[in-house]
Amino acid sequence: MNFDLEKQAHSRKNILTGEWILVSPQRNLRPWQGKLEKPKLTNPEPYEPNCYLCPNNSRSNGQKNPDYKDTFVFTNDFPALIEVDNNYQSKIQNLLYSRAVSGECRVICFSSRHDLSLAEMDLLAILKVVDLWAQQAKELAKKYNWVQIFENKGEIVGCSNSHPHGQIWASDFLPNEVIKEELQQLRYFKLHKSPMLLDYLRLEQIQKQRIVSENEHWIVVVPYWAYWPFETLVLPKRHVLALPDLNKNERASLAEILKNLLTRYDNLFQTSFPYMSGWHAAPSNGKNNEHWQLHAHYYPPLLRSAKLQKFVASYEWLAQAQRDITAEQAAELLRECSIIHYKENL
Ligand code: H2U
Ligand code: ZN
Repeated sequence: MNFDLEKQAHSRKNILTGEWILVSPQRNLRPWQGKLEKPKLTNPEPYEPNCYLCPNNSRSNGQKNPDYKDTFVFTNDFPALIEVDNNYQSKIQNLLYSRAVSGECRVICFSSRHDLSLAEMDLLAILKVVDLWAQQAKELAKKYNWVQIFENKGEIVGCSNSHPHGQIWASDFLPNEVIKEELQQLRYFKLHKSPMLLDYLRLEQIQKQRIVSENEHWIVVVPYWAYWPFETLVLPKRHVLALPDLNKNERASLAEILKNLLTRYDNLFQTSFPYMSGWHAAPSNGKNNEHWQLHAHYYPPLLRSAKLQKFVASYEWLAQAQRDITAEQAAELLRECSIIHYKENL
């Protein structure tokens, strides 16, 4: 019997990780319960004397930031990874495995303005962030197998400072999530002689139900296997391995699609939308990585309002990831959001 994906419990496979997710739309047959809290009217200043990321301010180690105008990158003063040259010394004692790791951590300020987020920055300013991501990826790829560019936005995902910023952690090892994507994409490429995410993109263009936004060079979808309620995947329409490979037009249109997506996010619950996000590109391990396709993941924790967040529940840690609203429903809600930022009408 054919089951109805909009009404019945089912599982979907994340083709990037190979893992299954339980989808329970029957828990959600009640109409959309989204609730708009009154937008929080905080009025942050463009310059904050106590912020360690604002221009000319001192960081905790006493170093002074330059009088930067657009973006600024510096080595994280509390790095999680440190550069060492004893690569891959491993130690196995019975069941206890460990190995030495080497890496570098950097912080990227997206803007000198303390009061803006990427969604509120203009396209030229966002383009400067895109260019910096590409430049940093290129530089660190010469030295490390993996360059993880990411952003934690909002207090509920542990971001310590509202000054718009992201981070880069580069490492000599491929992290777990990357190994899963590597294996899945490689397996598909060997079988079909085509990059998996490009074939997936074509499918989304035909089905259309999960597209949030698209422009000449980019597409944003709520992936079929999304876990977070409003998770999205940002994909270039052409086969691209890494950020430095993007041409000028593709970078400008990336800035445009990011502003579009992040404005929709902010408008959904009229709040500065929190998320975890980052880029996945082909590893810089010197291998033939034609099976890879560059993409960005956005993982926002909010569920139904600016205050209601999804918690990772016991069943999920013990058994399997689970969601209620379907990816198609989430995509529709994001599609309905305006691309004019709500703060412009306050
Ligand atoms: P998050 O808020 O996204 O965690 O990033 C802040 C980073 O900035 C964090 O990794 C670093 C922290 O280590 N940092 C500095 O490098 N110097 C400072 O003076 C404060 C924070
Ligand atoms: Zn600041």
